Amino acid sequence: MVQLPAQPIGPTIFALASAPGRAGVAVIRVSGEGASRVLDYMAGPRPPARRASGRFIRHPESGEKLDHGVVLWFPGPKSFTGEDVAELHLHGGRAVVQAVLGALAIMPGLRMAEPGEFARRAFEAGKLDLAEVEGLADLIDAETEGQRRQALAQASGALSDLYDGWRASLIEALGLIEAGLDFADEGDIGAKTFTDATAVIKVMAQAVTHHLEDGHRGEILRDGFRVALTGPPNAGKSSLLNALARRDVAIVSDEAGTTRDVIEVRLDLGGVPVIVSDTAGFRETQGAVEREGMRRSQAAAEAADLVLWLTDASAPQTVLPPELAAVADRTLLVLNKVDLLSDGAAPALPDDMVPLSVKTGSGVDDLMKRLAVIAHERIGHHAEPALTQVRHRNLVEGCRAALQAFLDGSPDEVELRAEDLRRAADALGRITGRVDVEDVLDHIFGRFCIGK
Ligand SMILES: Nc1nc2c(ncn2[C@@H]2O[C@H](COP(=O)(O)OP(=O)(O)O)[C@@H](O)[C@H]2O)c(=O)[nH]1
Ligand SMILES: [Mg+2]
Repeated sequence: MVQLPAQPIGPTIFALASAPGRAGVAVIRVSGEGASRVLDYMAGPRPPARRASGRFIRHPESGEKLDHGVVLWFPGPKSFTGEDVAELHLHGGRAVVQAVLGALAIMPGLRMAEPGEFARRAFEAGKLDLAEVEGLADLIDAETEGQRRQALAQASGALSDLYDGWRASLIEALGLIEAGLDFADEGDIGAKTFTDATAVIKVMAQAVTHHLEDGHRGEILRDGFRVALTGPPNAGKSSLLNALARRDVAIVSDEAGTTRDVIEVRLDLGGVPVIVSDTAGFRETQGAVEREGMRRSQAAAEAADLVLWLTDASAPQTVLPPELAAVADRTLLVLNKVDLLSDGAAPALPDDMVPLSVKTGSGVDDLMKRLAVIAHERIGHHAEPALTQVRHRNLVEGCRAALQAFLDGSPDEVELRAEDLRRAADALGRITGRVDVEDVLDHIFGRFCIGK
């Protein structure tokens, strides 16, 4: 039996960093002062820094071999969390992982990590700012190419650089104004510095407005481009959803009013996540449940970035019901069941209507392409990083409002104008976490899984 060190050590956390379950390789991460002891007692001799080394992983007390794996040693501060970090790369069997986690738990001063605790330590050590942490969480959640690119850019500091740049200019302008205050007796100098600061703020206010008026492209890419399938009952909405999903997700029936709940499928259209929702058909009805279904359809259409109005070619209804009046400008008309039309019998229809037959499959690919084009147009391809979430949008709005207050306010009340600039800088600082953000931390880090 090995005698484990008795002296207390700083709080050290450990967790499985790879996905739980059977796998080729599993990675356990340890962060904190106790990481070196883990290597010394369980995988000694401690390997050179940042060099993968093969070792037996042993029980710290009995010395029993638990696995043979690869271990890594990242002495702080050059590590993900800024603390001493050890990584144990094991065979990814459940019993192996359990045995090693169990052994770590008996090491003094070690405990299982909470969700997001590694990332939180990285944030607290100044390794990542808050926008980068959020980018990292998005990168882990990314399901399409577009999402991956956007999240990687954010995790690498693209948004932070933008906001920090603005914040630095604000602080500079604030400095100018405050310097002007000191020369209050010499009126000319004060007025000159105020004019200089105003010029800077004007340009920045324009850039901030441009950033906000981006058509929500970053948020749509992060959360998915929403498409609502609407139309009269029996037009084939549920059939089309199944065709798009390439599996049976919705009940198809020739009994009108079958679909009541909103059913969603996620598609990857050229790197853009597209969420298509099937809804209840619009028609006159007495049924309370069906009316509720139609209310949900209307809500889904209003929340959608694009609405498809699907109608049956043998009895086309090309006039939208009043419930959809508000979304008419983002509605695409789709004519289904063209297989039922005999040659030459096509009714006169709007030019931009997309014809298809879910039954024969003709036109379905064209519709997919059309959706991809529309979604890509909305998101576009831009060099500048985009806002990706409401938290950022609200703070950037707050910054803009403060800049506007500065520009609208009286230049004679210099202290108040300085306060406007301070508020604008604070709003930006809260995005990256440079300014106190204690209130949002639990929420942001709680999004991670354990081990990140
Ligand atoms: N002939 C023909 N029938 C279709 C087509 N698409 C759907 N249907 C049929 O139309 C009926 C209603 O379909 P469903 O998807 O439940 O319509 P929903 O009420 O709009 O969801 C079902 O019997 C489907 O098999 C099509 O392209 N051609
Ligand atoms: Mg249906």
